[in-house]
Amino acid sequence: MITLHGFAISNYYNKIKLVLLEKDIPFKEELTYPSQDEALLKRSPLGKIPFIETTQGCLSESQAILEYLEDAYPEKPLYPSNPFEHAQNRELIQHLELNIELVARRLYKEAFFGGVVSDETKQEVKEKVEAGLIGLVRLAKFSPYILGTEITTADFLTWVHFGTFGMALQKIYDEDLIAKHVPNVSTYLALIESRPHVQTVAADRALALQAFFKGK
Ligand SMILES: N[C@@H](CCC(=O)N[C@@H](CS)C(=O)NCC(=O)O)C(=O)O
Repeated sequence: MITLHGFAISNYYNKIKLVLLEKDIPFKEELTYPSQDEALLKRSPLGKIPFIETTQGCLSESQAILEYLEDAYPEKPLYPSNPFEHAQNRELIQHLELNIELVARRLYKEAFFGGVVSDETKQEVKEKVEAGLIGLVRLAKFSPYILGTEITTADFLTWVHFGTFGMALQKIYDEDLIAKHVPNVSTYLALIESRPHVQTVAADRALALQAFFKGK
C-alpha cells in the first residue's frame, strides 16, 4: 500500500491525492511537514513534501510521482493513450507549473504566511501570471474538458493549481485574474467539482486551511 506524506493545504500534495483517488489506488495519508531532519532528507532530498512511500522505496517530486502512478497502475488511465495527445497533456501541465504556479508562488509569503512582498515583485508577478494564463487558454480546448472530450490528469491539476494560486492572486490584487483571462472558467470548474473525489479533496483542503489560518 502506498503512503502519501504531506499536508492538505499543499497543492502538490492534493494533486497526488486526487490522482490516487481517481485511479482507485489504495493509499493512506500521513501528516508530514517539510523539515531538514536527517530522517526526512533520506526520504525526500530537500526535505519537501509531498513524497510517497512504496514497497520499493520513496519517491518525491509530484510530477515524477504522477508518472509512476500512471505506469504502475494502468487499469484506469488518466492520460490519453495516443503519444502526441499524451505529450500535449504534459505540455499543459508543465506550462501550468512553470509559467503560472511557480511565478505566483512568489506571492505566497504575503498571501499565506504573513510576510511582505515588494510592489515591484507584485507588478512583475502580475504581468507574468497574466501572460501565463493567456498562454494556457491558447493550449486549452474546454470541450468540455481542458484538452477534449475526456477528463485527464491535466484537468485535475488545473483544478488543484487554480484553487491555490487563485486564492493568492485574489488576496494580493483584489481581482479575479483567472476569470479575467479564462473564458467561462466557473462553468469548467463546476464540471470538475461535480466529481465526488474532487469534493473530498476540496473539503479536506478547506478544513486544513481553516486550521492553518486559525493558528496564524
Ligand atoms: N517540485 C516539488 C515542489 C514541492 C514543494 O514545493 N513542496 C512545498 C510544500 S507545497 C514544501 O515542501 N516546501 C518546503 C520547503 O521548500 O522547504 C513537487 O512538485 O513536488
